[in-house]
Amino acid sequence: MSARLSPALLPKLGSEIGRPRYGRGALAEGIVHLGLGAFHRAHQAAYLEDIAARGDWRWGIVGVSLRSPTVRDTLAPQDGLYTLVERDAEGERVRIMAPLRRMLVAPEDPAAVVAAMAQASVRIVTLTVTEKGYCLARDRGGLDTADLDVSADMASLGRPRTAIGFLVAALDARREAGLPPFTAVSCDNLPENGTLVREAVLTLAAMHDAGLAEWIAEHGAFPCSMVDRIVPATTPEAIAAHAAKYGYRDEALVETERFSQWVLQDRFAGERPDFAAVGVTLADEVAPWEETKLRLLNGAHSTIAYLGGLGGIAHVHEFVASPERCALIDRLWDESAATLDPAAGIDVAGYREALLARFANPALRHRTMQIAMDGSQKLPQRLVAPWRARLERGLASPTIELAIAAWMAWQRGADMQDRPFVVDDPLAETTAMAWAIASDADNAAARLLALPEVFGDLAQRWPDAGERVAAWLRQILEAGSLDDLLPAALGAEPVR
Ligand code: CS2
Repeated sequence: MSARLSPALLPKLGSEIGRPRYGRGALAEGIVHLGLGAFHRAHQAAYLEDIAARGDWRWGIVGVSLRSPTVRDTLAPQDGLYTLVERDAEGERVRIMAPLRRMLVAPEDPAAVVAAMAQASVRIVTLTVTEKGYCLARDRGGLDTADLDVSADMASLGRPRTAIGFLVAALDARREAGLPPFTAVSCDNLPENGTLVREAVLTLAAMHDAGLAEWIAEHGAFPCSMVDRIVPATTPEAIAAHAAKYGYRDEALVETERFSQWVLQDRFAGERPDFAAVGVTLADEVAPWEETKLRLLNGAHSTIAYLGGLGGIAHVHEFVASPERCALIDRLWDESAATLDPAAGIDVAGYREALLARFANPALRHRTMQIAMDGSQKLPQRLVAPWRARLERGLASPTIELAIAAWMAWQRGADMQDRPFVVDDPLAETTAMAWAIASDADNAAARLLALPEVFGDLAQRWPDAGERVAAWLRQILEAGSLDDLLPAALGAEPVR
């Protein structure tokens, strides 16, 4: 049994392992981060580690878990230290990360979280709370006031429950204390993520205090950001393999690819680190980057997750190991890419090529099941938006429609071999009900397409679209394997 990672172990680690190049005690608490999952630790935290290594020690992180104590409980015995492994077919880089100064679990002590966010030293609050963590009513816009946690935060912010509730309570505390607001940066895969957070914060603030809402509107900042790094959930096998290879055990290990990208709108309420110096792209407009990433990378990811998952393919790199399946993804990209603004000047062909190589990275072992999670929250910006854009222009979208049908088939909770699985999605009960009462596949497709949270009014506006999706759904349900389906999927008239 090898020793567990801890500050005392640092000097004993092998020389191939990078370690912090600054005195950890010197790091001030400059950022509070909500959502302490693997993505944050592989992405923003890595940029801030580099900032500290450059000698700017103002940006230590207070990491907050909004729900479960698990991450805190694994990091605390390691004093917040964890290993980041960046790996692709060519090699790997292993380093110990130390930007986390403190870890908090919101439900245990919400006041401590608000107090941390209200410190004068904190200038930025970042968020990775996943799409559903913003509690937005995606079909109607704004906060989902039917959500129980949102209702609780609407009634009182004494013990906030939602990310938006914490932002408002802490901004209120800062205003009371005569401090400037922090800049809130959403780092989740939502289009115009900063705008969405700003609107939600202003709505909740106005319910409590119109003056607070005005103050936030005037002085606050909510830049949009596009974040990109593939970070699979860490498995017990990966922790064991790391211990065997490097001679120490890290329960908070994070493994990722070498690629990392962060495009950030340069709109801050106060001081910020020199992000550009560590590879962040500061831009006036992030929307074209967001749209390209959501529709190409994430759109393909969701397609691979549902089609692959239904076909018994466990990992993304296994899906793209077949030229036919890659050809299918290429068709999807032809359809989605045509909806992107060419004036944005992004090299879409190069981007697509790089994506395929990233998907093929055998070291990642990114599970289709992980990506399939929360599809009802992901589909709108990944697949429905380009589909709608094409429908509006009268363009056919056979591959996007196949992907939508695959999401529908997924909601049955059984794959092409009829092996059952659990549908992990906030809308799972509703979609299961749709299948339970549907008379047949066509009827199920119609019921699912009528869900406004996912599809808006698409079914009413384009009734034919429903028939085409239903036809794919029937084919998926009849197919015994993905290979059965591919000829039809690739045989559809190619579109540009
Ligand atoms: C994935 C993303 O799980 C998912 O839905 O599509 O987490 C994806 O890996 C990241 O957005 C990559 O930047």
